[in-house]
This record gives sequence, structure tokens and C-alpha cells, in this order.
Amino acid sequence: MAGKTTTKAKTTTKRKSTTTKSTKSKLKYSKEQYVQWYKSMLLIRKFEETASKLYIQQKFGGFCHLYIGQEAVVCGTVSACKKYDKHMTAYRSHGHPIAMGTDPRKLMAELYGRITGCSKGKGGSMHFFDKEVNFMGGHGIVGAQIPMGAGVAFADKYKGNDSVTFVSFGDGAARQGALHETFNMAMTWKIPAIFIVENNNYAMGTSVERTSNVTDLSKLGDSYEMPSMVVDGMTVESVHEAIEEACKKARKGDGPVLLDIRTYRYKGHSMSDPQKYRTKDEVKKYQDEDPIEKVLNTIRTNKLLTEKQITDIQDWAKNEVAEAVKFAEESADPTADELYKDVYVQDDYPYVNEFID
Ligand SMILES: Cc1ncc(C[n+]2csc(CCOP(=O)(O)OP(=O)(O)O)c2C)c(N)n1
Ligand SMILES: [Mg+2]
Repeated sequence: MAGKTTTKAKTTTKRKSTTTKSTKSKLKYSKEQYVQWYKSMLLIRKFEETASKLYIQQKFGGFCHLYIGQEAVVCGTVSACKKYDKHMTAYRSHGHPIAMGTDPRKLMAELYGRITGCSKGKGGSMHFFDKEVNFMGGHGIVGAQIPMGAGVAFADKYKGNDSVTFVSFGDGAARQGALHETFNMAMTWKIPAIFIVENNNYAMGTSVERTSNVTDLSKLGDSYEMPSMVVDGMTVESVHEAIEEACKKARKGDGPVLLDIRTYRYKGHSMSDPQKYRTKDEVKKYQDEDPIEKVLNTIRTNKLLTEKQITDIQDWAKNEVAEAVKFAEESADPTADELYKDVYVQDDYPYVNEFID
């Protein structure tokens, strides 16, 4: 029975938000861990606040989907996984590589379409990619990364590695039919994939409630008896804890886990979104439980850092972003011959030759 295999994490939360409280408690994680969470979430936030301004100034074009508000999801995932694990996500892809350690200069240069960008200036905001840190992209087709991610995870199982692949997608993407085919095969073959719904309650302007009779997305794997958890995505510790638990199962060969991580994006779907589908009060409720402020609150309440040390971290983040902008501005555009590189016509492009004759 599906119900029997479904794990409901202790981290379960209702969508209703609550204001951050200053609580002095016994810390569950080390000082280093809290500082690392603060630094990585803050760097993502600062990078995107600047990217948003630069976009408005028309310094770069194309699409630009901001992750602001959702930072705890990727930072809690990365802190709980191994360096050799792989991650894939959708077009809202700035946060993942930053959390995974990609140099922000390569990412800002990618936004600017420069040759020094992580995808040589050919991908832009939606197609960040960094093989060095095992970030397998940035994907623009809604839900495309679900079967692809399962394929990546299958490759690791086939090769006998103990890597896990984290496949992140939105609540809108969760309605794609490919999810069901993928879940079926993933459970049949017990592949080491962790499926993460970054459930921010909206697909563009369409709320979860308007897309299906089934509004509890953690149930989507029930027909395949896929274990699942509902996780508070506004609290980085909760995400970390859930990912640790899911990884244990996946690494010991028990197969995939579905995490319905409840989060929120503070900004519009992309840069041009009048946001008529939600109220300002709703946005404020989530901003009041901001994951970065929560971690900073824990750091302050427990005196993990001095005020000077906190300011130093904030200056570091601003400086990293300023350096990234300088690098992007000073970098060259790709030359015309780049058009013919990294494309299917290339002789040694993987898999193509076997089909030509
Ligand atoms: C196959 C496909 N259909 C439609 C679109 C247009 N589109 C881009 S983003 C989006 C909404 C997806 O929402 P969700 O999966 O919840 O992700 P979020 O934007 O909230 O991160 C849609 C419909 C697309 N890119 N690909
Ligand atoms: Mg969504």
C-alpha cells in the first residue's frame, strides 16, 4: 500500500506562515554549519538583487527568473549531500551553482552572454551549467529535467557509484505526464534519485489548487509506492534534515524519494510579471519568515558571531557580486566561430556518430 511507504517528515509544515521568533535553544548544528548557510544564502540573494537591477538597466537580455525566497531549499540540500552528487533544476537556476561553489564571476558573465560565462555565453540565465561542481543545468522546458535526471541517476547505479542525483522542479512541472513515467521506472529500478518539488505554490500565475484535484504534491508518487516527505522550505535546517534522511535510503539502494518542499518566491515569475494572482499580504507573510533572517537570528541569539563578523560577511557577499559584475563587464563576447562549437554537427559530439550513415 502506498500509504504505508510514505514517510511524513517531522519537518512537515502548513503553508500558513508565522513570524520569526527569537528563540535561544540548544543548537542542532555546528557554528560552522550556520555560518556556511548564512554565507551561501546571502551570496545567492545579493547576486540576484544585483542581477535584477542590471536586467532593468538592460545590461543583459533574455529571460531572468529569480530564486529570491527559495534559497533555503538549495542550501539545505547542498549542505546535506556529497560533493560528488549531482544536481539538476529548471530555468530558475541561479541559486544552485552558487550554493554548489561555482565562481559567481562565471555566472554573471553568463548572464551577460560573455565567452567567460559558465556556458560560454550561449545559455544565459536559464541554462547555467557547471560540470566541475556536478551541476547538470538549468533546463528551460518545464519538467524536462525529471526524466533526464532519472537517467543521470541510473547511470550512476549502472556504474556502481554511490552518487545521488537531486532533480529539482516546480509545482507546475510536477503536472507533466513525464513525471509519472519517470517515477514508475525510478521505483522499478530503485534508482538513486531524489525528486525535489520546489513547491512555491505557483506556476507562473496559476496556483497549485487550480491545476489538479490532487493538491498535496507529496502524494504524486503514491501509485508507484515512492516514499515522500513534506518539508518546510523556509527553514534551512528542515531541508537539510529531510535530505539527509532521503539520501540514506537512496544510497543504500532503496531507490528514490519524493520531497514536497514548501517554499515561496518573493518576486514575480520572471522580470515581467504584474503579479495579479496574489496579494501583497501573502508575499509579506512569507517574507516575515525569511530563511536568511532566520539563520542570522539563530547566529545572533546564540552569539555565534560578533556584529563585526556579521558585517564582514555581508561586505564579503557584496564584494563577490561587485567583482562578478566587473568581470562580466570586462569580458569579451563570443566570436562568430563559437556558433559552430558544442553543437550536434561537431564530429565528436556524444552519441551522434552512431546514428549517421
Ligand atoms: C513544456 C513547457 N511548457 C510551458 C512552458 C512555459 N513556462 C515556463 S515556466 C512555466 C511555469 C512553471 O512553474 P513551476 O514548475 O511551478 O516552476 P516555478 O516557475 O514556480 O519555479 C511555464 C508554464 C515551458 N517553458 N515549457
Ligand atoms: Mg512553482
